[in-house]
Amino acid sequence: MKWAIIGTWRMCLEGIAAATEILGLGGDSGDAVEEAVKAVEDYPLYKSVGYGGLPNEICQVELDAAFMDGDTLSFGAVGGIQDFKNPVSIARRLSRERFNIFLVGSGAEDYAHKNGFERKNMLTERAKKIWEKRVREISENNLSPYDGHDTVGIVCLDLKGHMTAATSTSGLFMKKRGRIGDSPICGSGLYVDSKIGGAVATGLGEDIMKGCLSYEVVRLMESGMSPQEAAQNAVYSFSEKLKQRRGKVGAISIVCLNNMGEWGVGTNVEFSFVVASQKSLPKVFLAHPHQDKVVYEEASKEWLEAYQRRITQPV
Ligand code: SD4
Repeated sequence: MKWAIIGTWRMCLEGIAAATEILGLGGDSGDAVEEAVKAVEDYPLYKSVGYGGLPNEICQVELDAAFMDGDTLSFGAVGGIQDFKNPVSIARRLSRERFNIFLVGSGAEDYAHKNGFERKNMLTERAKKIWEKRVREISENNLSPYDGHDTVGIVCLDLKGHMTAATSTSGLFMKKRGRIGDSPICGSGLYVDSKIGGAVATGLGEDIMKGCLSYEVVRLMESGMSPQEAAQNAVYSFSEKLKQRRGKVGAISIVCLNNMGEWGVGTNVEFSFVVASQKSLPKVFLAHPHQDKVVYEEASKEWLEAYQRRITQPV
């Protein structure tokens, strides 16, 4: 048995690096995935997850997160939670409950408080400035408010063959108060079964949840597809279906990992992701849709430097 881990977007690189330390020492995939997601939640310059995440239309940071255990199929999630430091840890704790495993809003906050989770004002000055700027742009240019959204989603396999998956996001920038996307929804934003594999999604939650896409990818792997075939097929065929039925489809990207440590990526937009395994240090890849295939390559030094400049540039 070998360990492996895969996550959505460049932003999970440092978290995945921390997780590899746990996995390399024979640690548990639940601990590794939680550490990886927490690192993204804690970093103030990632503006779509945790601290520094962009607020909703009334400038409140409402966060969604989920955790799933692929051995027991235990699942826990929070939706629209405010003022707690690590939503993923609350979701993991909920996954150990028999009942009431998905809590939203003030109910989730009460649970987190009673169970000793750390409170934190998750709105940074920088996120507030971006919000104010966007409000001005929307009213001046009559723009659609809904853009700027990236979820961290990670699937992990440890040396004992235990698989887990977790997600965390501030959801769509400027979302309506109370709006919840696919990320905390079992089967949509994430799904994992240690006997098969796991998948996590990012993109427009309103579309991803219409296809229960993470579950679909795991189902396709179970039917015999390789992770790459499963992720690619699920994203392409569902994007096609939505185009035919609704005339349009939002951004959808999925990464997956099977229980042998093989991975795959499906996307209908340009998308970055990170992979590490016993055989390979954490690496950032870029994927692009290309006709009926997804092509990907390792991110160049120039791309990585431009990314760093972009996330640190003044608002
Ligand atoms: C949501 N799927 O709330 C999330 C946002 C996201 O890339 O992943 N965007 O809809």
